[in-house]
Amino acid sequence: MGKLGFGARLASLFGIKKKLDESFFEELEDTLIEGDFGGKNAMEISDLVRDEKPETEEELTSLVKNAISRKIEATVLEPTRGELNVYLVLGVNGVGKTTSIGKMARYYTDKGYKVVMAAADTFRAAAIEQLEMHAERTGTRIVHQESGSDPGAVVYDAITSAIAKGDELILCDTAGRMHNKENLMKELQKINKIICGRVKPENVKKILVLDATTGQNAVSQAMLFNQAVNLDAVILTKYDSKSKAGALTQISIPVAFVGTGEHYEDFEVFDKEEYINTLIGK
Ligand SMILES: Nc1nc2c(ncn2[C@@H]2O[C@H](COP(=O)(O)OP(=O)(O)O)[C@@H](O)[C@H]2O)c(=O)[nH]1
Ligand SMILES: [Mg+2]
Repeated sequence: MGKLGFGARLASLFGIKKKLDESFFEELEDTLIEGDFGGKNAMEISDLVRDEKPETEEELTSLVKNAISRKIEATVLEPTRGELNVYLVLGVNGVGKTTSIGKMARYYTDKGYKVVMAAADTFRAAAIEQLEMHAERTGTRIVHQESGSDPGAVVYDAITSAIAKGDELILCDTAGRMHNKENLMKELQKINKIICGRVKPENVKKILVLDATTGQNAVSQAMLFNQAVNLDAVILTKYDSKSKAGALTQISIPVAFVGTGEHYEDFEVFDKEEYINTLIGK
């Protein structure tokens, strides 16, 4: 994409080429593809511009904005009060699952929910310690076992304990890595089954964490995890850095939160309008 971000490039595209000729559409498609909107979306948006024939930069921008808007959905994750809810947090290694659990613990505790964390990433010892640190800092109870133990057993324990203590929300950390992808997906399906056997299905949310800087990779991650467990929502992390967040338009899973930094307060309910404005650079 060179030095210009997507929005700036879109704007300059219209400034340079006032005529909507073939080279304009070629560059528009390139700009969209490099912004991680994907080939299909790029073609669709380009065709729309071709049909609508915008006459100013503003018209072009608003056409593209509306097209993007139709491809992204926002959702609000609100646990049912007085009942047990489980948020199963999924995603590949390093995307920000554990950090997002710390942030959600703070967010939902502030809203008055009784929250508990479940350390079901038992693959690495450090993962449990990291979650314990977030539990301590946010004043959240945590259920864990030794590293290497069965993540399903940790989740089972967490549910039993949450029921006993009257907790309303279990934030469940999971491993992003296993010996292979198939093992990981089987493991997650098993955990999901354990949860759904004991908690009202409508109170169980499977949340995928995606790193906004990974671009096209995020699309394949969403497909993989969605096939395994039927995702309910996405958390988009690292949106603070020069992200290539156009990939969201290729993922048909609603977005709940964005992470904008490493601190607990760097966490916001997803605002579609604001997201698109940032993307377009307006
Ligand atoms: N800048 C930024 N960094 C983040 C964000 N979320 C997580 N991180 C960082 O990303 C790294 C990996 O996060 P972690 O929660 O351990 O990922 P996990 O492997 O998915 O559990 C850590 O250094 C976090 O501080 C975010 O929204 N913005
Ligand atoms: Mg982790």
